[in-house]
Amino acid sequence: MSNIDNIEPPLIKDEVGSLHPINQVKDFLLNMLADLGFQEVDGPEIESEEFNFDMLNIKKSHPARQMHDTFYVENKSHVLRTHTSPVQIRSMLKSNPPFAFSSAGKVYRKDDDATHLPMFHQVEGIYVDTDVTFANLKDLIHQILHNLFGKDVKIRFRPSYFPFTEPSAEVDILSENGKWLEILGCGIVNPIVLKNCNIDTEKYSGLAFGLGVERIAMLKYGVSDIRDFYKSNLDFLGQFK
Ligand code: 2NL
Repeated sequence: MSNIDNIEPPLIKDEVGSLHPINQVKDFLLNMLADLGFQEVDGPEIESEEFNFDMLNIKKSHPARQMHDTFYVENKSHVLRTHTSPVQIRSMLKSNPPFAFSSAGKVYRKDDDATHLPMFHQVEGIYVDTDVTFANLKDLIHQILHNLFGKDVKIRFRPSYFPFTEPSAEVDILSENGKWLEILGCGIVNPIVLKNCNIDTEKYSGLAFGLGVERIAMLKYGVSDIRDFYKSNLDFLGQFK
């Protein structure tokens, strides 16, 4: 017998990495929306004020446009996008209805505490067709929330306001401890926004919604401090394999 039979390779701890929990939740949402017929679209993170605000009916006087809420770059004509809606504006300008687009990615706002970060991830959807109604929106939101939290989840629509939808609603789910938690915002696309995208508002209407990925991940995994997702602590991140 030769000595070589006794040689063993050194032990290597073969830990396998995994997707970051925020990307896991983002991909789950995008796959679900793809199954519902939404086509994923992409766009720049540095946006003109025109696409980030004006096209979405966000007026010059709107508080979100102020220097202390938005990161301005390149001599104030451009911003770090504050939502993924400008991606959908760009896609709508290049398409004719009917269409359904989803967009997802990093967005930036001047926020920083246990539940808000200066960078977070958003997933949005928009669907434009003949005769799209609030009933279609309610049905779609129910489908999305059933996929996320199970068929028994209790859902509540609350009237709200966004410049780019009219009417607008925020949607809450009932948590185990009996509290209503805000989970997403949605509405019927404001005809002003459709007109900005050269869409005939006599013929077409649309629905849209947006949700914060970190917020969904915090609820799904019971994480109370959003900053934990971005500390690169492998003991924390390893829990989500
Ligand atoms: C929220 C609310 C929302 C939209 C996003 C949208 C996009 C276009 C036109 C109209 Cl291009 N609407 N998106 C609509 C309602 C709510 O997000 O709280 N997100 C975290």
